[in-house]
Amino acid sequence: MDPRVEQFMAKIKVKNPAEPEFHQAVMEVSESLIPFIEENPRYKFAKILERIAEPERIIIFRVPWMNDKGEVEVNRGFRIEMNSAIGPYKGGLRFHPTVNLGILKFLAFEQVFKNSLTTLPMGGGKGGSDFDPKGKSDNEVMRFCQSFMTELCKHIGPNTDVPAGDIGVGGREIGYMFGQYKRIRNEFTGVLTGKGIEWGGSLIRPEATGYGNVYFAEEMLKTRGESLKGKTAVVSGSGNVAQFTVQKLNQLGAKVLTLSDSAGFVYDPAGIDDEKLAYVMELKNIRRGRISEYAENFGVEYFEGQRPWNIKCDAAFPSATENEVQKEDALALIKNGCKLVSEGANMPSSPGAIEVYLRERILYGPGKAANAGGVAVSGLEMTQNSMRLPWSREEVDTRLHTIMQNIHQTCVKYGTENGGYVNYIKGANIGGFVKVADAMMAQGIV
Ligand code: NDP
Ligand code: 2IT
Repeated sequence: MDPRVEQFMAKIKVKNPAEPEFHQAVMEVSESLIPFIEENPRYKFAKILERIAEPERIIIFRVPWMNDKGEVEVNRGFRIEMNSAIGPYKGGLRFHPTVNLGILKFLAFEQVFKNSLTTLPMGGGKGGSDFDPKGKSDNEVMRFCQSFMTELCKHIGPNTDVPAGDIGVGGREIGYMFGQYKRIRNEFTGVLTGKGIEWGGSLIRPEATGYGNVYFAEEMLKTRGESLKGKTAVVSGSGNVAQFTVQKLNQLGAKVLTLSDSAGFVYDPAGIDDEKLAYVMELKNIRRGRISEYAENFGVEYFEGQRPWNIKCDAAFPSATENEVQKEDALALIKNGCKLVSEGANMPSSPGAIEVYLRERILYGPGKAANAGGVAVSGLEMTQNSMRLPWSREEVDTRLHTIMQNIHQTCVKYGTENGGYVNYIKGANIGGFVKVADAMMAQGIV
């Protein structure tokens, strides 16, 4: 390892103990940035990298609520306000039992670079709770969301910090939180994105992360004179991002072979077509059931406790969670002929997996570039809220498509190596960094 990276990371680890995901995210970025900063010493003198890795503010709070049995439950709420150099803090809320400070700090850190890549004026933030929505009634979810927002509403606002969804937070949760914010603050305002279409939401926001990821993959393939048409794809997860990844892949003529959840994956060699996808959407978004039911319903194989990376494919779209692709999974993908990995999830590939992709020179779109379409359309939702004027589906989709093409261009600009291979991870890290760093320099030592 570069000794300068090693030195920097030693300090990060001392200052942020027991936060392995945060260390992983900072390390991956500093491997690209430290050599770049050496060539641009003004950033070094201003300690931009040290400042960017230190959250501007962290809010941690108690979230008490009552379950349907009349028992009191206590969860922990967080909001990491990471960086506001180029706009209000912006980023999702995650409700999942694994949520802790380190995971949210990694997500907030990634968000700073991602939001900068979109070209829209958004800083970086992330939040959430260790609340587990699985198995909870709508009323329990509502009471939890109301309690969570009763504290969070003191710290956010349309020009301060604008949360949205992430794992475990979709339209239902955003609705309950928006209602509580409005009630306490007596303001109808664009304080959350991912809102319902009748009350300030943007068309295409639900689709945006998945669609954006597929647009990004198509751009990567174009650099090799190829397209998604006729290609086979494996997708992990079966939530918001996975569902709309499948929809766009189908529209572009690819065949999707798998979907998963935390219990296992289904393999459908005939392809998950639009009709089967409609079943998945009803299963996951309304009945809130398990993906194993897909296998029973359509008579295909279900692999309990496994991830789909051993299935032969041309392209892989990890869309569930962090570190879901390990080195041996990456090796299996490559062995089976996979030529593209485009990340719908945040940091789904372990450092060992990334090493394999880069060594094998495959097309590798890292999450902060490939999944930026979600937050980009959140930014467009903020614009529409400010104008008090909604755009059509076509208008938003066209803007999303253009933003993904521009992000791809930025990665090519900063990531093309001698010999022509595009290292998208380097491109995304440097491309996302420059605007934030220049804004921080201009604003003084704050
Ligand atoms: P959802 O809650 O809608 O879906 C999450 C999916 O991933 C579910 O199928 C879930 O299975 C699975 N999953 C979650 N945690 C784990 C785990 N620890 N192990 C295995 N499977 C898991 O979330 P999203 O689709 O919104 O988010 C998916 C990923 O995309 C996350 O990494 C998120 O940060 C990222 N992302 C989301 C954006 C958005 O706009 N929503 C934007 C950019 C990135 P189960 O139901 O069994 O838990
Ligand atoms: O990781 C992400 O980019 C998101 N969960 C979406 C954030 C947002 O503000 O729309």
